[in-house]
Amino acid sequence: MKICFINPAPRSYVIERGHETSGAYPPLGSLYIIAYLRQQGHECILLDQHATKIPTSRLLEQVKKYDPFVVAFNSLTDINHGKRSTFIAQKVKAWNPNVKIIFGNCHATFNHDRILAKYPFVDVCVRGEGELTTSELISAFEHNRELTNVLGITYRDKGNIRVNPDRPLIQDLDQMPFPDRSVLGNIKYFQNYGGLNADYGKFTSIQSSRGCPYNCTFCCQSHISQRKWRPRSIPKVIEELHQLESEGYTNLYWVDDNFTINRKRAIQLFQAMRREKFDFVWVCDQRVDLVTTELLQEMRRAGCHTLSFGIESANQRILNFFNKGFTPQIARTATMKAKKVGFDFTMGTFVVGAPTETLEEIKNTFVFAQTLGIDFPQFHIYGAIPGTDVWDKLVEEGTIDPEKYWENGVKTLVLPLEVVEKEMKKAYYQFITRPRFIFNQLLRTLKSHHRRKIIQSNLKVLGSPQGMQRFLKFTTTTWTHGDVPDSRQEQKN
Ligand code: B12
Repeated sequence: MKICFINPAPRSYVIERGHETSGAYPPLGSLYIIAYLRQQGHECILLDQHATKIPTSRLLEQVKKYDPFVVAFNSLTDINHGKRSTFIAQKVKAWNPNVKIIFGNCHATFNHDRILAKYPFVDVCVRGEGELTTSELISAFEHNRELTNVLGITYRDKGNIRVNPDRPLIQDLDQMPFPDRSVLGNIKYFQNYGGLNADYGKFTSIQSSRGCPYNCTFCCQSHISQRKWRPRSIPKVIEELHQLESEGYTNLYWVDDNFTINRKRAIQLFQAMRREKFDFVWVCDQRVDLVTTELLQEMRRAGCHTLSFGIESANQRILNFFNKGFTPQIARTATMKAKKVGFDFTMGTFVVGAPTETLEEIKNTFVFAQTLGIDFPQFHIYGAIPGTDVWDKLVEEGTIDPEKYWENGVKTLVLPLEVVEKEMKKAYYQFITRPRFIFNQLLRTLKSHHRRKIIQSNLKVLGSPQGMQRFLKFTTTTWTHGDVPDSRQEQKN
C-alpha cells in the first residue's frame, strides 16, 4: 500500500521566515514507522514541509503526484503544528475523499477524540508509539478489516468515535528497524540557535532509549512512557552509528527523553563510541541532578560538544510546581562542573511564566542565568498543553477551558505578555553584553576548533548588523508557547 507521511510546518515558517527557522530536525518518529512499514512491504514517502518550507500548494501537488491510499500526519500541539496538520489534511481530503487521513504523535495522542469530533476529514488518530499500531491499521485498511481490534487508535465507526484500548509499550526496542533516513533525500537538516546554524556538517537526530522515570508536570513524556525507561542495547546503537557514519553524517542530536538516567550504561555507551573511533560531533539534553564529573568527561571524550541543561527556574517554588526535584544550587554546581570539563557550548533552558509566578521571580531567573557556567540561555515563556499534569490541574480547577485551548495550549502568565517579553529581551542583552562574558567567549572561541567552524559557517549572520538583529529577534520571540488566554486579551484591549 502507498503511504505518504507529512511533517507540516507552522505557517510562520513558510511565509515569514523562508530560509531561517528554529532549525530543521528530522521527524524521527515518522522515520521509525516508515522503516517498519517498508519491512512489511508497504511503499512510503515523506514530505517534510517543516524542513523544506515549501508552500502548501506545492506540497499538495506532490501528494497528488504520489497518489497515496493513506496520508499520515506528524502532529505536535505546540507552535500551531497540530492546526497545520488539519489545514493540509482538509485540502487532501477535498482532493480525494477516499484517501485515509491518519494523525500521530503527541497532538493525536492527547487530543484524539477532540480532533475526530472537530475535523470530520480525519479518519484515525494513532496514540502513543506508532510502529505496530500504524502497521496493523494499514493492514486492516488493505484487507478491509474492522478496526475494532487495532490497539492504540481512535477512529470513526458509522458516525461514532471509538477509542480502542491503549497498546502496550514496545518492550524490546532492538526489535524495531533503524529509522529509515533514506526518505529524507537531500533535505538539509540543521540545528538553529537564534538564527545561528549550529551544524557545519550533515546533521540528524538519533534515539538510544525511550521514556523517563521522572514526572515533570510540564512534560507529556510520563503520560506516554508510563515513567518507564527502555534502553536500546549498546551494540544496536553502535550499529546504527556505523550506518550513520557510512551515510556521511557528522553532527548528531540525541533525542532521548533522559539520555543518562542510567549513568553506568551511558558511560559504557560513550566508551564503546570511543573504541569505535567515531568522529561525530553531538548534542544532548541533560538533567542537572544526574551529573558527575566522570560522566561529563566520558561524554566530552565521546564527541559531546554541546550540552543543554534543563535548569528551568531560579525559584524553588516554581521548581517544586514543575516537580523538578532539584534546587537552583544543584543546577549551578552541574553547570560549573560542565564548564570545568570544557564543553564547547553549554546551554541552559529556562521556563518563565508559570501560573502565579511573579515578575520578581521571573527576574530572579533572568539574573540567575548570568551566575551559571553556561554560554547561552534559552528562556521559554510557558504554555500549558494537553497531556501534561499542569494542564490537567488547571482544567480540573476550572482555570482554563480545555475546549478553547486544546489545539495550541495556553499561556499561564499572570503578567501582561509584553511586560515579560520586554524583560526577557533585556535579560538576553544583559547576558551577552557583559564585558567579562564577551572576553571569556572570545578566548574560548580562539581555543575551540568546533566554535571556530560554527563561527565560520555563520559569518554572514554574525558579520551583518541585520544578522545580529535577526539573531536577537529570533531568540527573544521563538521560545514562547501556547495562546494568550482570552481573559488577558480582553484586559489588553
Ligand atoms: C527533537 C525535539 C524538538 C526539536 C525539533 C522539533 C520539531 N518540531 O521538529 C526542537 C529542539 C526544535 C524542539 C522544540 C520544541 N519542542 Co520539542 N521535542 C523534541 C524531542 C526531544 C524529540 C522528538 C523525537 O525525535 N522523538 C523520537 C521519536 C522516535 O519519538 P516520537 O516523536 O514520540 O515518535 C513516536 C510516536 O510519537 C509516534 N509518532 C511520531 N510521529 C508520528 C507520525 C505519525 C503519522 C504517526 C501515526 C505516529 C507518529 O510514533 C513514533 C514511534 O513510536 C521530543 C521529545 C520526544 N521524546 O519525542 C520533544 C517534544 C516533541 N517537544 C515538545 C515541545 C513542547 C517543544 C516546544 C514547543 C517547547 C519547547 N520545549 O521549547 C519547542 C517548539 C519549538 C519549535 N520551534 O519547534 C513536546 C511536544 C508536546 C506536544 N504535545 O506537542 C515534546 C514531546 C517534549 C515533551 N516531552 O513534552 N523539540
